[in-house]
Amino acid sequence: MDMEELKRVINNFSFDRLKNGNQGFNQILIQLFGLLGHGKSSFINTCIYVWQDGEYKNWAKANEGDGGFTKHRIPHTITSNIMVVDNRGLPKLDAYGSGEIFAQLGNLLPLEKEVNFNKGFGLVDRIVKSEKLVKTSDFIVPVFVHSVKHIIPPEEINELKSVLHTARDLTGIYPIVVLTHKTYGNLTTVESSFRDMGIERIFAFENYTQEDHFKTRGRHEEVLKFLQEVIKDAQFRVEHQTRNPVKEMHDRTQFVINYVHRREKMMELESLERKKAFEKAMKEKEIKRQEEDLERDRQRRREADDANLKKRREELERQRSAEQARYEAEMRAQQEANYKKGKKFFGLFGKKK
Ligand SMILES: Nc1nc2c(ncn2[C@@H]2O[C@H](COP(=O)(O)OP(=O)(O)OP(=O)(O)O)[C@@H](O)[C@H]2O)c(=O)[nH]1
Ligand SMILES: [Mg+2]
Repeated sequence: MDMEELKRVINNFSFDRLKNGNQGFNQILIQLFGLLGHGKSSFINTCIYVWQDGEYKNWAKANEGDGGFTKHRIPHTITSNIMVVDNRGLPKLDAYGSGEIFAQLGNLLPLEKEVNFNKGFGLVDRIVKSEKLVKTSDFIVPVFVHSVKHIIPPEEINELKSVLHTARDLTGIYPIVVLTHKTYGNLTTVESSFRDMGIERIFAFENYTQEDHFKTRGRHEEVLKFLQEVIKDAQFRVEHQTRNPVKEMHDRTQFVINYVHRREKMMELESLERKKAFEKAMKEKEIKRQEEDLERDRQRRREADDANLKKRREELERQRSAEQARYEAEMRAQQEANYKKGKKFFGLFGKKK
């Protein structure tokens, strides 16, 4: 299909034209999600730039705003039946982040409003408060945006895989992965990580940006192919399944609320485990400290005994030396006396002579 044909197919897409009618859907909502700064807003700019084929503008405020991050769920029009939503990016993937992703993906939080992340049950409150503001007639297509600058480390694979699979359970569609910064150099490595996670539809882009928006056929064509893929998905899901958007929205709400409850329970359990482990460690530390005190006492006693023994030995040695000296003095006195006696005796003897 050439570019003109692709454009025609995309432009003509409408749920009303599907085999079994719209089944309650009136537009496709391409839901972009992913980590902070991976190029979600730039991808929206790229899509609009290609679709309008006019001047480049920073429609989605890529790298702008408060701290440079997108904080509102802003929908952008591609055609009258296709919107792209720029969701708030996550600083990292963890149990909290994943809950926030699911709420945005499930379209359970209102569009155009700021998304404030919460811990605890705050997310459930926000979902309940938003119930009257969200539309059930949007057909959600999840799209995970990831920059190939970031090679996914092994310790993050499981969490990411679980988020992608849960996104499938939530929306009924396996997320399409959009890789940005295509020419950075890690494309094959990052692409194969996603393939290993079971992702089949991967598109790679060098986004059009403020600095580089020189139109290239390759980029233009890839964007149109991406939009065509999204349409094919929506078409297939609505033509081959009986759908009930109101019930689906209700199921998604239940799904995310259950997720938050399970997560809080798990967090509570983990915190209890941590507390127990801490108490055990403290107890062990105390026992070790007592043993060390005892050992130090024993050592002190041993040293005192040794010192005593040494002192007694030295005392004994001193007594022995004194005894020896006394004995030697006596011997010397004796000898002297004997000597004097002898001299006297010999003297007498001499005189007799
Ligand atoms: N070279 C190049 N730069 C890109 C690409 N995609 C995004 N950028 C740049 O990366 C920076 C972040 O892009 P954003 O589109 O703001 O990212 P984001 O995912 O919307 O970020 P948050 O809204 O903070 O979550 C910007 O400076 C973009 O110009 C790309 O494919 N190639
Ligand atoms: Mg953004």
